[in-house]
Amino acid sequence: MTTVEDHFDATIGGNRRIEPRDWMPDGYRATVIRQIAQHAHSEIIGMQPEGNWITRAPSLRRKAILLAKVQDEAGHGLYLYSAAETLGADRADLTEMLISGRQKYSSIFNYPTLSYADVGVIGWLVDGAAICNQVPLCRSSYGPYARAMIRICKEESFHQRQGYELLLTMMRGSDAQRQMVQDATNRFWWPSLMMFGPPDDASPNTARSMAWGVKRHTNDELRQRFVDMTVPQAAKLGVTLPDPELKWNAGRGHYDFGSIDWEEFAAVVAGNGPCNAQRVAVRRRAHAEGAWVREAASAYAARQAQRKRAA
Ligand code: BYC
Repeated sequence: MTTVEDHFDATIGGNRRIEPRDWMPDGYRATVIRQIAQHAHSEIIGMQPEGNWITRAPSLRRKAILLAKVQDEAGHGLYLYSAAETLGADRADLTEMLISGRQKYSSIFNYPTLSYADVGVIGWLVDGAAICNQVPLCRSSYGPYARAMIRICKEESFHQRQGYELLLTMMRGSDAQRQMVQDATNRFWWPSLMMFGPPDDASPNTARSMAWGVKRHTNDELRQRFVDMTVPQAAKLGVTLPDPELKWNAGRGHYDFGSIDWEEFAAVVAGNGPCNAQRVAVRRRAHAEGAWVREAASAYAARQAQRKRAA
């Protein structure tokens, strides 16, 4: 007799998708909720560093582009919360876990954005790293997550290109503009490499998540892929990546790179990065200020349901 466990194992083994109504082990459900929630929180918190520059964009065109990008990120967050809800998670609980610090969001968004070049570098490096990490997630074993990732990746690719185009424009400008791009690259390079998570030998979740097909590559594999992809882009742009050990290794067929400061990563993930307190405080305030909207929406829904019953 085929059990639900057999069905789950055969689905994962056959590289097919687990759907919301399928039986799944509690650990699988918890892992997918954890990853999707962390991802959704990252999109929502990720609106802040760039949103910081909307009112100071250098032209109407740049302002319209940045507004649209930040709105896309809100959309990705909402998509992902919906995907988590298909597993029985409650969006209000997830938000509570974010603002109380019980669930994580990406370390990268705890760094400040000090000049307009940061908008370009975030598009180039941060969205670039996000794409590297997320394209394989379009084949993740959990159906609603994998399908959400398809649209998200298309939009992230567009974001990456807008960032690169902004940087190309600045690099064709004045010495001061070129210096801004270099400075932003210096500040965001190492934190971008940290986005991929701890090294494989220190990643508690990777082996289990790969066996379940939730993740398709290890953190170090994706980090290497990102470095290999980015080095030629930096050369074309005319910026120097701030790593004297970065060099092509013909034997490996990859770029070697210097060591990442994992103590800094641990501090940022533990809440002690340059902007952690500010990011969470802003999110907490926005949540409190939105209370009346949530109350009005639930009152409206209750009223509609009452009318339907009465009809
Ligand atoms: N920051 O065992 P590990 C974006 C946590 S892009 C903070 O390797 P896993 C965007 C990890 O959660 C960014 N925490 O975990 C881009 C775990 O903690 P818990 C979001 C991190 O899950 C542009 C612990 O460290 N992308 O949104 O196997 C504009 C041990 O790690 C980080 C995603 O979320 C980090 N960098 O692998 C706007 C993509 N790295 O939960 C927005 C989906 C690790 O055990 N997520 N941790 O307490 C993933 O692919 C995986 O969850 C990760 C981590 C590769 C991030």
